[in-house]
Amino acid sequence: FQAAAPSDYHTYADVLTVVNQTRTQYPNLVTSRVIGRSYQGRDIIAVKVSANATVDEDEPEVLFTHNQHAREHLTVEMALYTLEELTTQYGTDPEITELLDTREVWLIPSVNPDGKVYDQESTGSFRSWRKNRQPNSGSTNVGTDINRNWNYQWGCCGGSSGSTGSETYRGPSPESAPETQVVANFVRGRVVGGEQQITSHIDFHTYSELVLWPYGYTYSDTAAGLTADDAAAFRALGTALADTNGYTPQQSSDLYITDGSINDWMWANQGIFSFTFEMYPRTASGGGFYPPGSVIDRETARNREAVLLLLDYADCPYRITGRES
Ligand code: 0X9
Ligand code: CA
Ligand code: ZN
Repeated sequence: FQAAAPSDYHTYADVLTVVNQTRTQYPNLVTSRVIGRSYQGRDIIAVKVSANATVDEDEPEVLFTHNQHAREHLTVEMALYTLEELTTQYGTDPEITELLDTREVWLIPSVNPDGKVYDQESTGSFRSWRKNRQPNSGSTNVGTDINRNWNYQWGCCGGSSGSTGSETYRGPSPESAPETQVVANFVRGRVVGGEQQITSHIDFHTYSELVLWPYGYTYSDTAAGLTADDAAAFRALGTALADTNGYTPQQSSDLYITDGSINDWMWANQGIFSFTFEMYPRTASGGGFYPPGSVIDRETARNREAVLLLLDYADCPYRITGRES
């Protein structure tokens, strides 16, 4: 493969520009708001896509989060692809029209803008950065792994590190990273009338071509808050998603144990059907975290059907196993 250059991928500033242009072009379909700021003060934005986007209608909501890990730039391209596909195809593609008439989609294109900028823009080359850019007191090591900083079974099980120099440093306490707190507060804010409006979620990562579901903290298929019915629905939906893109479906701990991950918190704390997608490539030989820009269109469009399938089941994810609620 041809190694990617930083200029092959949208920058954080590019993302804000694209979102603003899309809002201006489709004011009835797209709104965006700043949900909080990163450690270094960058805006973390959430983009809403739905018919009558300016109105909070009583429709099932679906969340897509991207770029918890700084160097996983293809995931930001995935957010821009979804935004473009949904907006340009609304009113043209009957499936997208129906889905946007009946669901509300939230995109958070970059959970970790400081990390992204550091990885992509601080020298002429990528620097393989993963964590955020928050200093650690008493150490020269920088950064917390945002995907080990969520407030469910945080640090419980050997699936994260207490050492500041580790790539999986969990931080001094759950939600110690401002980026985790901003996204968690946003999700808690979607509880309306005592009911979480978001039913379904994908957190995009790279790489390995996997569809993963909770729990990550234990090898057990069922555990506190995750019944056999829940596990069956996760497996069925995860397998159906993977059937659309050729990824490998598995419980996340089958990859390795993670604690304090976003999926476990989304499910256990908020009751959201939460998946991780590990995008292209399958192996390091495809370019690892930096596949060539020439694959971006193909590898983002590859997830079109999965995104639409999740939107379809968002009214009742258990429906996939024939359950009504
Ligand atoms: O380790 C991670 O955070 C993810 N892999 S990555 O190579 N992108 O860093 C996998 C997270 C999967 N774990 C859960 N979903 N719980
Ligand atoms: Ca709507
Ligand atoms: Zn990742």
